[in-house]
Amino acid sequence: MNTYEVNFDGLVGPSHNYSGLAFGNKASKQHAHKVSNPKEAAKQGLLKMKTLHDLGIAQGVLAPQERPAIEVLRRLGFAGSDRQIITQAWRQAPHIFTACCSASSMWAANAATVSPSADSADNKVHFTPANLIRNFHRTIEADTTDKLLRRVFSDPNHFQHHNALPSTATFGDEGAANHTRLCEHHGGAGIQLFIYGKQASITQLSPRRYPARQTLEASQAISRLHQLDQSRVIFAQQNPAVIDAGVFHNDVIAVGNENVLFFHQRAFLNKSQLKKAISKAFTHASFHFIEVENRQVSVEQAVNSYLFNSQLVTLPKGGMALIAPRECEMLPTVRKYLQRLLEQDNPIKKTVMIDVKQSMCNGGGPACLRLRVALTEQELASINQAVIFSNRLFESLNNWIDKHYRDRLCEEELADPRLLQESRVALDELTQILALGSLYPFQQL
Ligand code: SUG
Repeated sequence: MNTYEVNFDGLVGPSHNYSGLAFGNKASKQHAHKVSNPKEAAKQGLLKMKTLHDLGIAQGVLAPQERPAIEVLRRLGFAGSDRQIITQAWRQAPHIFTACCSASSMWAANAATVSPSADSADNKVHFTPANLIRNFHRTIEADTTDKLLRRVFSDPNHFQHHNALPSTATFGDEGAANHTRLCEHHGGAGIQLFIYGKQASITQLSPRRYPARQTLEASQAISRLHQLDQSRVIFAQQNPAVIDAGVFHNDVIAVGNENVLFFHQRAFLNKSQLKKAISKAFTHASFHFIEVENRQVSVEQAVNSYLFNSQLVTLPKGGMALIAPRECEMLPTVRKYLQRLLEQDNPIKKTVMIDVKQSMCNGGGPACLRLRVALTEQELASINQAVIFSNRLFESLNNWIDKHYRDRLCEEELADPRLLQESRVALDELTQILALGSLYPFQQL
């Protein structure tokens, strides 16, 4: 039976903005309070999906969340009509208010950790939504993400959904951005690589400047919940120094696919141990470590270009493509490195440059925007088919964006009650396009 690795991309929501909310994420700080263009952001994301679809790679769509998150503001004591809540929150607690407006659910790599059925003892695909406890604007995503995933992957014969881990620092979990699956081919059993930022129970080896968002304790809990064979699971720590250099998720410094791990020399705390563990697990097949040395591309250049936040995908006719942010082409060192990479003997046969600038300005490259789910043909057939990308869906989402999205949004405009109204009309229509039923709190009123 065929197995597909499907990339589910988060659609950028109508409130996409730059509020400087993510400490340790340099792009977010650098672009704080700039004017955003939600329409362009959503179209760039949609075009990325189409590019992958045109390459013959299975693609799905995840709906954005309702923002401003009125329900959350109510929980925080703002009361009255929706309009009154928005005005009060913006006046009294602008930082809380802007956090409740973030379109951050677009970064689907942080939505959940997913293990395919080939790796789990019960032969089901397992999902654990990320609690994202490090940032208030992100932790409020978890409930709706959980609901959305259960709606899309609804067949209990194939899919097992877990609750997000307890919302406490011990179990800080940022989802698939810190998780990579290595395998001979997507249908076979794989090795799951969990990369954590720190062990919550010890203080040594933690970054000093910026927070480590993923804990070992969280990664271990997920590996148990997903019923993984512990002899095929590897835990490895991120190098604290790179977190302090702006690598807030491991997918900013490493990406893996099948028998390839493409990573920066300084990505991991104990690189040789990790390489040994992977080589040991891959005794029957060849494995390619594509290690980028610091003298080739520095950590700073990696963070600026988001080279490692590329999607590494297997092409239907064989070989792999690196779907890289356009910024890689603009930085001469990185451009040259990529030219050389293609001349070497490894599975990467082509690079495709993608413009996701609107998302990049908040620290989200091509790989951040997608959640990988390996599905057998049967599992794929059992999911909500309306979320599967097609040229027809591209057309209707493109029209939907044109109809509902603004092409300019500054911070004060987040408090415009018309934005909430416009977003609700847009999301209501979207739940029909994607056959999601009543998903959002406003639809339950
Ligand atoms: O959590 N940025 C996101 C970017 C997430 C990128 N995802 C991966 N690397 N997988 C974050 O730091 C910025 C929002 C703002 O500042 O308005 C933000 O949340």
